[in-house]
Amino acid sequence: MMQNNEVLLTMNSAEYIALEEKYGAHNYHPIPVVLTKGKGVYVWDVEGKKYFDFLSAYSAVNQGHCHPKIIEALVDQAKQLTLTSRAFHNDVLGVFEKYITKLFGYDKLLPMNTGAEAVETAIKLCRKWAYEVKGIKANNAKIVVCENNFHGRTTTIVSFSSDPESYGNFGPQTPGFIKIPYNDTNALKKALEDIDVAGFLVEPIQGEAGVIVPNEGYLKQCAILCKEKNVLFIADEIQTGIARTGKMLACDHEEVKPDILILGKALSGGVLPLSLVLANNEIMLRIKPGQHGSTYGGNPLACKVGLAAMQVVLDENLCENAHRLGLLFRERMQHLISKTEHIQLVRGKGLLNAIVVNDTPESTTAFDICVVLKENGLLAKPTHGNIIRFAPPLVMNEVQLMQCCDIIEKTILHFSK
Ligand code: IF1
Repeated sequence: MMQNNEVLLTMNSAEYIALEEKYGAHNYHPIPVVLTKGKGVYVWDVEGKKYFDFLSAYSAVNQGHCHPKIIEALVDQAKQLTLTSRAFHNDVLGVFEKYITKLFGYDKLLPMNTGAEAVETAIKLCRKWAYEVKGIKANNAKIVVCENNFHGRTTTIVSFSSDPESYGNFGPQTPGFIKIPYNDTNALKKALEDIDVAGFLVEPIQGEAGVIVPNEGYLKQCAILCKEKNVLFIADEIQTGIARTGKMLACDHEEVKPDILILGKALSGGVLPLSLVLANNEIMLRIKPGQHGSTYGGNPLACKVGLAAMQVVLDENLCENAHRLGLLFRERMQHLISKTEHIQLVRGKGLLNAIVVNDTPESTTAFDICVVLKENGLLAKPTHGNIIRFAPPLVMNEVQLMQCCDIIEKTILHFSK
């Protein structure tokens, strides 16, 4: 038996990075920092340097790192019962289901683990409904999606990606999806003329595409068009949900209630994988025993963590905080834009924001800036060569945000290619 002696020794960042390089698949290109500890809005590297986290694990850590109430729930439940599988009932799942369905106003939920699994679940629900309720001919159902979407990494989901990095050489592609431009209600209207369309799957703000905020009224108009054609409006709020944009859901900004709502990431405050799909009975009850599921889906540990994580969002008024700090952040960035040639624009909602650097999407400028930001004590990640996403934990306070804006300002003003 091999011993994990290495984990007992302390290594430096370069050595940890070398281990990943040698023994791990090369499916990421991380900022060269090795983290060992997190608390609230801060993370620390193995050399003891402290950083502001401006990614929040892609918006999974909205409640801040290692939130004491969430960790307490985790530890308590971990000592009690972690997994039963759905072959048996457990005494947390039903409590969690009641709490979440009441909170979001749906009849039922279906729990999964990762975001991609929840998107797959929504696709299956939509198709089942299409054949059994809407009456679409067998195997003909289509789902409309948007260009430059990001919904996950499964073979079906990458089939309808427009990013060659996502789908390239992973074919054959799963049929049954129609791609239309984002933020284009006319394109949706036209696509909905096809009587085989069963659903419209959309991100209320496109994250990976570079925090693309659609025109005001877009979501509302899409929901109306879908309703007219008896097509399910399916919102992927995995990244935009749970207070990130200044409301519990990004759809709440336009008072839109999706027919199918997909949540993940911050649902567990970054503690373990927990995702789910919400819908009313007419849709949810189409799936019968044996037709869908997951070994870990609905496990009591994740449900207990989810309950605590959502309670923190409510107790600490994270929606209001994200809204207020978001306004301040964009104001500061707007001011920065007036002082530098490097930044074209800032956009976003709540604390989901991005700046566009004055360079081509093929450049490495955004990555290079992120490396300097790291040196200056702030961790952010580019999305495309010229866009930097800024999404700190929502438990940040105003003083901390101003410190962060100072770091960003200093970095950009001193940055030279
Ligand atoms: C990676 C982006 C963020 C998502 C939406 C579903 C999923 C995601 C709207 C799948 C996941 C993550 C995954 C992460 C990169 C990241 C991301 F840059 F790609 F766009 F957050 F901004 N729907 N997004 O954003 O959820 O299965 O990963 O739990 O490394 O692939 P998952």
